[in-house]
Amino acid sequence: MRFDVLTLFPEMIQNYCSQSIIKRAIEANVIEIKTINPRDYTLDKHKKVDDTPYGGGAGMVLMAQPYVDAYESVEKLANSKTIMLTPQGKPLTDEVVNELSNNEQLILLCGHYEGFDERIRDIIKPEEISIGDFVLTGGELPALCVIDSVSRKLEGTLGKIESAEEDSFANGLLEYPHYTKPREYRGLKVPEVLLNGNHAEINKFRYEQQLERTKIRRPDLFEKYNQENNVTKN
Ligand code: 21W
Repeated sequence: MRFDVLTLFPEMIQNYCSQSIIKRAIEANVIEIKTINPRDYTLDKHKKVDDTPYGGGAGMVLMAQPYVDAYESVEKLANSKTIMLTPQGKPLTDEVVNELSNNEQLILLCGHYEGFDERIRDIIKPEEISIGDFVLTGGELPALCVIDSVSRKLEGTLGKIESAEEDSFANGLLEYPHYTKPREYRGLKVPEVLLNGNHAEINKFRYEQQLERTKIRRPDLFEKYNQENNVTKN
């Protein structure tokens, strides 16, 4: 999959993607990440990318021309989707991530501090995605959330051990608690059941822990899980 990211701060994207699992996915040719800076498409000598809003008000607005020209410079592959990261977008969920992972190219449009001139939307007609109901300073972290969450769904990004199907959200429940050595730390013992090698019992313990945690921490997910698995409510 190819990611083309339009951003005024390409280093934010490049830096994150030069580490750990995403770095490995790039080296393995599972993904390719390109950044395009709208500032390189400005036509004036000051390389101006934003201006004050018509009608007045606080903040600056990203100008249409540098963004649209930068967008049109991107080579469009077959099976490509364009996404604008905005607080008004559709919330990013595991389901949305799965759908996005079926594309061959995602073109990601980031703003920073400010809003987009509405004509960028009128011309490009992107889908809009948000990562939640809180306010950030820009679309770069949300774009990285899309890159990261989509990349780990692709064949060849994760090893067998870190397989994506086993994750929390893949089955709709939160994770069970994990323990590693030592068997006792500051008086806190690893649950006995994990030490006896009885895998039927271990699986039962872990599943019960998942149910309990989800019920307490995320009643919304618990409700959905019970509905989808036809469990009668108690
Ligand atoms: C924050 C952009 C506030 C716009 C006129 C001029 C992308 C985000 C973002 C940001 C405003 C996402 C304005 C969750 C987020 C993002 C930056 C409001 C200000 N109006 N998901 N300037 N939260 N945030 N407009 O913040 O770009 S996805």
